[in-house]
Order: sequence, then C-alpha cells, then structure tokens
Amino acid sequence: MNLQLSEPAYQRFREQAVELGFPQMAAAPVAPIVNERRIRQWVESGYHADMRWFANNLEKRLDPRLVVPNAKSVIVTLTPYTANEVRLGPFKLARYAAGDDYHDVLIRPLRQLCDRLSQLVPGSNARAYVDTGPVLERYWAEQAGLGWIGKNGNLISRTFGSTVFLSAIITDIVVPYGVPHAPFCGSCRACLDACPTDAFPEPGLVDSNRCISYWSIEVRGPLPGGSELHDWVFGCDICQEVCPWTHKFAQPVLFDQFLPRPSYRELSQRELKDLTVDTFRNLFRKSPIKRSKHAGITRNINHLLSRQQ
Ligand code: B12
Repeated sequence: MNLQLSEPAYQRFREQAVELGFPQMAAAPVAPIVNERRIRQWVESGYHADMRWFANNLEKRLDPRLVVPNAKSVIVTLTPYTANEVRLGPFKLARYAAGDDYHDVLIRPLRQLCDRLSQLVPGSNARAYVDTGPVLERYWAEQAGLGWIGKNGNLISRTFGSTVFLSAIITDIVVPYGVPHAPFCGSCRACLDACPTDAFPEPGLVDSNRCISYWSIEVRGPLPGGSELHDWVFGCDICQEVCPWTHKFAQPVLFDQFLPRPSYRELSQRELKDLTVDTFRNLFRKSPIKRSKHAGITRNINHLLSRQQ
C-alpha cells in the first residue's frame, strides 16, 4: 500500500505544526545514510565515550525502517531556545537547560502531530521522538533542508542559528520533501579555535571524551582525569556562543517553559556549595539538570569551586 500525503494536505499539516510550537518543519525521504561509514567510524574510534546506549542502538539509528516498518519519511521540526547567556549563580549553564526539560515539553505536541498524521492517512504508522530514541536527528534535519551540520557539529538553521531543539517523526507516509543545501560555515573556524578542550579532532566531528558537555552531563562518578569544566556547571555552549550564526539569527523563545528561571541567576556560591538533596529537587524540578542527579551537579560545583581557590 502506498500511503501518501498531498501537497495541500501537507501544507495544512505544516500550519498545525507551527501552531503547536514547531515554527519550522521539513521532511527527508528514508534512504541509505550518506555518512554511514563516518558514523560507524565515530563509534569505532570511541568518540561516544561511555555512552554505550549509542553503540547498542547503532543499527536502528542507521536505518529508520528498523524502527517503523516500511518507513518512508523522517519529518524533523525545529523549536528555538534562548541564545542569550544563562547562569546558575556564578557559573555558566547550557542555554538548553535554562528552563524545563525539552524532552518533556515537546513530546506532547509532537505526539499530537503524529495523531494528526494518522487521521490524515488512515492505516499509516508514525513514531515521535524528541531525542528519546535511535534517530540521527541532525542528519535528517540536514537532509530535509532545515540547515547544515556546522563545524561545531550542530545543526545550524539559516533562520534560527543553532540554538534549536530537534524532534523527529518517522512515518511510512510519503510526504513532500525538503531540499538539502550547502553548508554556510565558509572559512570560519571560530568554534574549532574557541573550544578550550580541543574536542574537535576534525571540523564537524566531536570527540565526547574531550567535550565539557559530555563530562558535565553524561559522566557518572568522578570527572575523568584531566577534565576541566571551564566555568560550566552543566553542559557547555562555547562552540555555539562564538558562532556568528547564533547571534545574527537567533529568534525569541516560543515556549514559556524554556525561558531562563530567574531563581538560577540569584543563587550564591554559598547556596550552591551547600546544595541539599531537597533544594536540588525543588530548584531543578522538571529541568534537564535533574538528569545529572544531586551527585553530578555537586561534583561539578565542587570542581569549579576548587578552581577558584
Ligand atoms: C550523543 C549526543 C551528544 C553527545 C555527543 C555529541 C555529538 N556531537 O554527537 C554529547 C553529550 C557530547 C552532546 C553534547 C551536546 N548536545 Co547533544 N545529542 C546527542 C544525541 C543524543 C545523538 C547525536 C549523535 O547522533 N551523535 C553521533 C554522531 C556520529 O552524530 P553527528 O555528529 O550528528 O554525525 C555527523 C557529523 O559528526 C559528521 N561526521 C561524523 N563522523 C565524521 C568524520 C569526519 C571526518 C567528518 C568530516 C564528519 C563526520 O557526519 C555525521 C552525520 O551527519 C542527539 C539527539 C539525537 N537523537 O540525535 C543530541 C543533540 C545532537 N544534542 C543537542 C545539543 C543541544 C547538545 C549541546 C549543545 C548541549 C550543551 N549545551 O551542552 C552539546 C553540543 C556539543 C556538540 N558540539 O555537538 C541537540 C543539537 C541541536 C542542534 N542544533 O544541532 C540534539 C539534536 C538534541 C535535540 N533533540 O535537540 N550531545
């Protein structure tokens, strides 16, 4: 059965996406991954560090048909978040973690979009992911023409810069497709030069073993020997901060839930040093920071405080 969505129906679907908080949406046809060899090499080189879940799910990541049988399209959406500096007391905080957790905020409207697809094409199948499954979100966004994977490894949109959340719908419906475009980094290498931990072995290629974001968010237990968080208490945005596209094209935040929480900026060094489990729970309710648990954030705070002495 060939399931298809006509151009006018897709246009209306797109308008609904905008209403639900996804100002840009585009689709790519399911086809063999152009960079498959490079992605396998990324894992073989150990650039995923201790994120074993990445290696375990690799085959599914490389073939959406292993996720949705007979998958024909990957529809990707962009939702901007703040491009301004965000602080947790005296320390720097990744912009994506300024407010509520994007996984939780975006999955509901994305599922609504999925439901809409099933109504438009009865008998079709679709699955929604906000970084919640084995989908190469940036790759498909690039293939759909929503932007290009920059030298900093992020998807950079000509409209929003790179401070955008990606979400994806894998479906067995054929829809009108976007057209990929060339990268616009040009000869700029601001991100590569600014990374204080040399996390880019090559332009566009991130070695998680050297990435502040990885150390501060993903590592459980003590920080690896030689790691330096450089003032970042959770995540890191250095390679986005220095990118000319971040500031030139960044847009207002559409979901109030992603606005920076005023309580964060006001925290004192003392309050962070004495952070109890209860205060951690209250401060970071619904925040992506809860991922690092009390142990992770206090480890990072103690690391940063030790550098100030
Ligand atoms: C694993 C992961 C991480 C890891 C690894 C980072 C990485 N670059 O892969 C860590 C924990 C370090 C991380 C950090 C961050 N992440 Co992250 N992360 C992911 C996740 C779950 C998978 C990404 C992935 O597939 N990586 C594997 C590699 C192989 O994929 P890739 O880099 O896309 O591969 C391309 C290039 O590397 C290139 N390539 C590969 N090998 C080679 C070799 C050569 C020689 C060359 C030239 C190129 C090349 O080709 C590949 C295909 O196009 C995605 C969500 C998802 N499901 O996609 C979010 C995601 C990528 N992360 C996101 C964010 C916001 C971040 C941070 C900004 C958070 C922060 N502020 O701290 C940082 C940015 C760090 C950075 N510069 O990449 C967003 C990015 C949005 C955007 N605009 O792109 C995503 C999409 C989550 C989301 N749903 O919004 N992340």
